[in-house]
Amino acid sequence: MVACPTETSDVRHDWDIREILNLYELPFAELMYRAQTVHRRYFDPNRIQLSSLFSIKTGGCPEDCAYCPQSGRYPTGLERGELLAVEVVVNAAKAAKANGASRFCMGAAWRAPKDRDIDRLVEIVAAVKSLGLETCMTLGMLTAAQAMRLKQAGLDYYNHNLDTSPEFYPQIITTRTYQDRLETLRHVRAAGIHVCCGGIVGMGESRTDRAGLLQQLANLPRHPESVPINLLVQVQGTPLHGNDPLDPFELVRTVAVARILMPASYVRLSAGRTAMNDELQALCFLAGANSVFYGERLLTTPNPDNEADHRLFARLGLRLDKDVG
Ligand code: SAM
Ligand code: DTB
Ligand code: SF4
Repeated sequence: MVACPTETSDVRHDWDIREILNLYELPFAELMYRAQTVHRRYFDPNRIQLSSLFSIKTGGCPEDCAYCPQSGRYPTGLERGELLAVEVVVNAAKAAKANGASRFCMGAAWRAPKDRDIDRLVEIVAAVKSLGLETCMTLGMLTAAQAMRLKQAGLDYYNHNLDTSPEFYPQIITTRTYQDRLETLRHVRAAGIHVCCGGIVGMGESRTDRAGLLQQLANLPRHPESVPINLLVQVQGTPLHGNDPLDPFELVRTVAVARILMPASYVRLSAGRTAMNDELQALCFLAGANSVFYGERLLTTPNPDNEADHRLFARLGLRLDKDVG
């Protein structure tokens, strides 16, 4: 794959699985040094970007994603909701902005939006954007035409994760294929929307699967602008509840390898931060994570409270990406 003319030689799209595993197998200090070196070439390491999440349509999803509390197939006790009214979403966006978020990410528990939902989604995007926030949506699979309509409404980012390696994927989701996901990513790119795409660690996958996920992301024709690395939030009632927890250093290594493979992308330390102490989060920032989901809720599960996050950022001397100077 030929790199874009504006990209430097750090930005590659031809990663071999062995090269990626070799990075994972480096001594910890060596891996961190390499990740930090790359991070500093592309970003100010003392800045962090904050995205807030909001569920605009909760629960009752027909898909069988084994990690997900919103699948209607598992007894998680979550009540099913309808797509929220524009004004309810706008009020949540205003609150997120007042708390310091720069991007508002709206999630829906759908396999895919219906065409009849798109009119309201278009209204929501336009209204949130007019508040001066970056807009992001994650709605499941999109057709090319749906992606174009959302772009025209002003959608800046679309989140659609590959979740894991192609090999491990069938153990996690059977109701849509890896190819379906790649096709949605193509539609999003073709519409000119920025791509937010990453995955989940701690689902019982092997290191080779983690490397395989990063290989898929890094070898896309263009790297996703944002790469969320989620640590599985274990929710009672889901098939993955009760899995052995991941070695925390393996999470840090995954962040570091993502940083090296996709040097110009934002790497987001995503779900799972309530299970991490400040020291582990700091290691992830040292490894090249430069974004988090911010706000007291992810979609349906808790996230650290705003005060705790601001205390952590202050202790680490991290400043917000949107504040100039
Ligand atoms: N329904 C849409 C879809 O799946 O594309 C959008 C929302 S879905 C909740 C977005 C992403 O959240 C999933 O792809 C998955 O990576 C992540 N996610 C869901 N439940 C999670 C959990 N329990 N722990 C970590 N990440 C999770
Ligand atoms: C992503 O990669 N992680 C976010 C967002 N994209 C949509 C979702 C995490 C969800 C965690 C479980 C929940 O709160 O329902
Ligand atoms: Fe549905 Fe998305 Fe959850 Fe899968 S991850 S069950 S598609 S809400």
